[in-house]
Amino acid sequence: MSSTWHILGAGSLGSLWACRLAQAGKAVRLILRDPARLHAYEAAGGLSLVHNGQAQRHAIPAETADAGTPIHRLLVACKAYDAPAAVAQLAPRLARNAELVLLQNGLGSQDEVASQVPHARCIFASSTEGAFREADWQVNFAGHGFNWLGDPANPLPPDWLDDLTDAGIPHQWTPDILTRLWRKLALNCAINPLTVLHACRNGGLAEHHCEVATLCAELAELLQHCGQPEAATDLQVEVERVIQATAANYSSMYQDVRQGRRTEIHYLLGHACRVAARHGRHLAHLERLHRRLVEHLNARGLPSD
Ligand code: NAD
Ligand code: KPL
Repeated sequence: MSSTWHILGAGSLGSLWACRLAQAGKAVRLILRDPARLHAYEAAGGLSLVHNGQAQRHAIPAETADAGTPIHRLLVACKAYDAPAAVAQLAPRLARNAELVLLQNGLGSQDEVASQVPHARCIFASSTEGAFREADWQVNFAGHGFNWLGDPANPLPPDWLDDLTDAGIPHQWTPDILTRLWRKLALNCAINPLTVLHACRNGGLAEHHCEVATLCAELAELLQHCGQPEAATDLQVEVERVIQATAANYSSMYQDVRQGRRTEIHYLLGHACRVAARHGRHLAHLERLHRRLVEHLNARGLPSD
């Protein structure tokens, strides 16, 4: 089986993974959106990874989705709302027993992707690494964070985890990946929408302690009812800790809204509200938060799905 890492989406996280794998001598190919993007990438001469103020360029080969070669291993690094359609385009190229690694934050998109490619193995990831783009084809990496990987349908690890070790990508295989993803989703639901609505840094939420506590109680109730009691443990304590530890930062959702970019609300707060409804739970504060956020996004001309 080919050991090439195909990387779908050369944005922040996709570029970060691509550069580290290439630096470790692994075979990597980028899959770009269209011929115009491919042309622009080739003109730039590769991807640059900036770490500790030092930039290093990697001339990683790239192609578009309609290149003919089969794909055995695919890292899906698009936003949650783009991932299902992007993967559907590649479905005809997926080899039998192909493996996909899904880097999307939140929940819901993983199942949407898996339904596009029923014969492939879908490995879910939860990443706390932070990367951002200052310019096209250039990614900045702060150098900390972690990646949890797991497959809810199969506890056996894949045989390529050594590639990640060689590339210095911090990771651990876990059979409880859904618990990790739910826990992160709950943290994101308790913090990110409020930073948008109160227009504040994460630390500003210290002034909205009661609102945060009420949301944490409802999120914990939801986690208990949807079979994720472990993800509910001491949720509020952790939310308060994250608020303090990241007090000076703007949340990712705040930054998206500020820059007029579409948010992943549908796979975060939207997912929490949909699952609550499915379980017949009426979670008044979460639902109200969702409505307020949707109104806020719509008022700015941003999609709310
Ligand atoms: P991004 O917007 O920087 O990158 C996504 C890339 O996918 C873009 O370059 C876009 O053009 C590309 N893309 C979309 N559709 C495509 C298609 N059909 N074909 C080819 N390319 C396509 O996003 P990101 O910040 O890297 O985030 C990716 C996912 O990782 C998100 O779910 C995000 O929440 C999660 N995440 C990001 C970070 C981070 O620090 N950036 C950290 C943790 C988790
Ligand atoms: O993950 C985050 C984000 O900004 O998306 C934090 C703020 C740390 C938790 O919600």
